[in-house]
Amino acid sequence: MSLMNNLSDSDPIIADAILRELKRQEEGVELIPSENYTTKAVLQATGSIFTNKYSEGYPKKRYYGGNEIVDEVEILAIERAKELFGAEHANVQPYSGSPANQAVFFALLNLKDNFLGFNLTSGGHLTHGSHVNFSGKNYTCISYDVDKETEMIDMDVVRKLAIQEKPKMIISGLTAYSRAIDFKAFQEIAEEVDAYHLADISHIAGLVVGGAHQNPVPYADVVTTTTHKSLRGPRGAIILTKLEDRLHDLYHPDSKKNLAQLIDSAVFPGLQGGPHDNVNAAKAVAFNDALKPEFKTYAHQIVKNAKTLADELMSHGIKLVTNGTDNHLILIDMRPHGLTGEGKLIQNALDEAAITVNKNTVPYDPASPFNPSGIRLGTPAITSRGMKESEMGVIAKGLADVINSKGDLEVAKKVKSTILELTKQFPLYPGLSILG
Ligand code: DSN
Repeated sequence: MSLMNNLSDSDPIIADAILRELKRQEEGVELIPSENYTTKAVLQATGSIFTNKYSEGYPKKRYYGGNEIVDEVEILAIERAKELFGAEHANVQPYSGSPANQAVFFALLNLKDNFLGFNLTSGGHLTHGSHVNFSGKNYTCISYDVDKETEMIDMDVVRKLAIQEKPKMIISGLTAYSRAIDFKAFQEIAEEVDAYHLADISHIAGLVVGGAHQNPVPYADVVTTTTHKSLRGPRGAIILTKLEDRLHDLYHPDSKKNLAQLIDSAVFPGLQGGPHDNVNAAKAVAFNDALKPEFKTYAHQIVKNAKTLADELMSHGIKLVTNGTDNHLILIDMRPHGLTGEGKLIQNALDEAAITVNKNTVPYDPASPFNPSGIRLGTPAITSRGMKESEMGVIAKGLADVINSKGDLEVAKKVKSTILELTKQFPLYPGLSILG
């Protein structure tokens, strides 16, 4: 068998799975807020021959030969990331968001040290201190929640908790919170209590660089982000830092490293081996795209679409957590619809309607995370596909019909025909040759 065989010849089963997945992505409306359709250019770089190379170390300080061109690519990715976010330092090697956050813990905290994190059930991430995750198992997490009435973060409560608990690090950031985050206020609290501030902007990075959300980089000590969500790059992550370790004398008096060096050595050799050079090339491509003026339009359109979708849903009587959104994300609370603990049922019914969402806990959900009472939606993918405010009505009606029918599959079938009509008008990857 020739090394150069196409996928369809060498593995027709996987080739067929890719074609069927492409059809699913083309036909459906993708509303999972952490998903997106990346560009053809990003797909090409991710699938490129850079996957063949090993390059432990950092540019100009590698452990293997043959890295002249890899160095050029990684330096370009670093410089573009710095320009895009206005950062003093960028590490582009983290394999994904969880390893990026893990590297920050490894660099700044000792085992069992305490930190403040946003509770998963209020809209934080697993790596912000969940008891089943490394962050909750190896370190002492004190969680903050949203307010029971407003369902929003109350910065006075965060400040009081920080003063009381004296954490070594405070994490800001979200995976299921539909409101703007005041990173400047988090930084002020962190400085008041001598804590590091880690801002995890994985969900909103595209909005941040497009000017549709406050940028934490001027404030936070460390910022992590995945590159594949609203930022629309390949699966991966980066870490942005200040150079200076503001708390050096307090927490690292014996270290000669600045903050950027602490983070770099936590990523490699602390946690990772060779970077994924194909993915880093694709990150550079995505950052280049995000530096273009069109990206700002896209970022603002994501928010306009989310606000319109939220309004349309509420006009059909659907209850939203916080009654709206400031970002790309909407969380439906199905408890008032008699659907407590029925997130899975509605997610499955929406799958039948070719609308992809994920079940999610809502704040103070009495039901379990596996059968929660919420549905999480987001608009990055449909915005990348070219949909605007005028398309949100059809999508909202489809969602509302399925929810109001309590997941009736006959209703879902009818909704599917309107969704297929809609998606036909927004072709995905026209002309892409995915099998070589
Ligand atoms: N899985 C991502 C999300 O859906 O928000 C976070 O890691």
